[in-house]
Amino acid sequence: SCSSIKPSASSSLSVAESFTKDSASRIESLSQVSGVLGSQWGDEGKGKLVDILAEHFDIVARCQGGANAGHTIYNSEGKKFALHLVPSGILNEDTLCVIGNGVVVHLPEVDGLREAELAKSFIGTTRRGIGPCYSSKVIRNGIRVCDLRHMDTFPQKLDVLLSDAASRFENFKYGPEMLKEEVERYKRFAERLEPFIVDTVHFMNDSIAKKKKILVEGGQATMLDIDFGTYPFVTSSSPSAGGICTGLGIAPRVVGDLIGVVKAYTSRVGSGPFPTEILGQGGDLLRFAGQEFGTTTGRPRRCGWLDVVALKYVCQINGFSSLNLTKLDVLSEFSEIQIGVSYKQIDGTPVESFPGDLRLLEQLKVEYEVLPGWNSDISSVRKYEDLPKAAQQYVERIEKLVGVPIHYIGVGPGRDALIYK
Ligand code: 2SA
Ligand code: GDP
Ligand code: MG
Repeated sequence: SCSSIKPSASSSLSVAESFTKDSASRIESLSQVSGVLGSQWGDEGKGKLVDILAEHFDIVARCQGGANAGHTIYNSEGKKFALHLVPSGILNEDTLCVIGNGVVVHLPEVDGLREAELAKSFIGTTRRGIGPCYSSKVIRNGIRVCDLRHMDTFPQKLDVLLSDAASRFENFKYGPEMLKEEVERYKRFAERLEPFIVDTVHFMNDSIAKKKKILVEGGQATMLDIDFGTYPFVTSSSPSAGGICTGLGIAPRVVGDLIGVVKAYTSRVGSGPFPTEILGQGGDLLRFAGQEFGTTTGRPRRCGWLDVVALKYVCQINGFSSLNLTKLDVLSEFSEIQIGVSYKQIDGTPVESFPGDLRLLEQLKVEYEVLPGWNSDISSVRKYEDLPKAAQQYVERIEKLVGVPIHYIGVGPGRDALIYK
């Protein structure tokens, strides 16, 4: 039963013995229900970690977002897969993939029309219909997957939704012919999807009772969270810890370890504040070295240094038990590496923590610490002690500043390019 599940206490640097565990026991000791969440503005490399961990879990579940997510993973033969709606556990034959109630699927058209309407203050969405679909959910005219089973009432529900869009957007062309065509299209979807439709809330809770191991895969990241992100330049879901419970119908006390995935620098795609952004050539260097282009849209990602003020805020919200530092190899190109360690207002007043007030955020000044680079290729290193001293110093400085242990370090996109610390 649920009551027999004991979430592991949220660890911190004081859990000294966890630093000495080898890779197998590190993964084996993850809680029955664990999560992998983005700790910046997305694209930290969550998909890769989920793919690696999947073989140790019975189920990999998505709880929020939709086809806006883009998770790039490589199988053991080095073949590349870009996943959007399907969880990154899919390459592992024995792992069952679940798309939970918190996930949305939507027709893209309305998203583009709304972005056009916002003109200069556009959000830079992925145009995968995420905002419009969550809006329908909240305004309560959304269509649920189970409605595909009731083709007698489905056309009327779709009509309400499409008429609403037509009344809202002049360029949304809609009439009886379109409804007929759409209904036919959805009938075909319904037939194909039928074998895969289950009530995921019961399925997840039954699986927990049967002691199945469950890994929850976050999409996007806390800085894009509808509540905690840089609103309104956010996505429309909760990519932070709370989204696991609302998006899968499982109780908070069954959720154990949460791994925060942190890129060794920062990227952001879309509009909105980005305090440590590097404009110009420095940013280009990171973008090309890290191949920072959207997995879903191909858009170039904005790049900058690691922002510890933002990261501490994200760790506080999620209570991460450990971190996966990714793309450390990308920083090999730099002779000096900077870390944003504190914020100040223009008049010099310190800003103690990450501000929720966007006006303040847009105007602040970041103070940096400068660390030496390691000037060597680390992509074939597999043991922490084999990393150059300057790379170890960078990793340990982040742990110290943030107060959460780094248990996994990515040194390349492939499955094997992971150091267990
Ligand atoms: P949306 O489409 O309504 O969720 O967009 C709102 C904001 O959320 C950002 N967002 C993302 N940021 C990073 N990565 C995402 N997935 C793709 C990827 C993005 C891509 O893996 O690269 O291919 O462009 C993702 N999804 C949403 C988005 O940029 C807006 O700032
Ligand atoms: P996600 O949305 O968090 O799953 O991340 P994406 O897949 O959108 O973007 C991360 C990109 O970095 C992908 O192309 C990965 O293959 C790649 N990647 C992941 N980890 C590493 C790493 O440690 N080093 C390098 N060089 N690339 C990585
Ligand atoms: Mg991505």
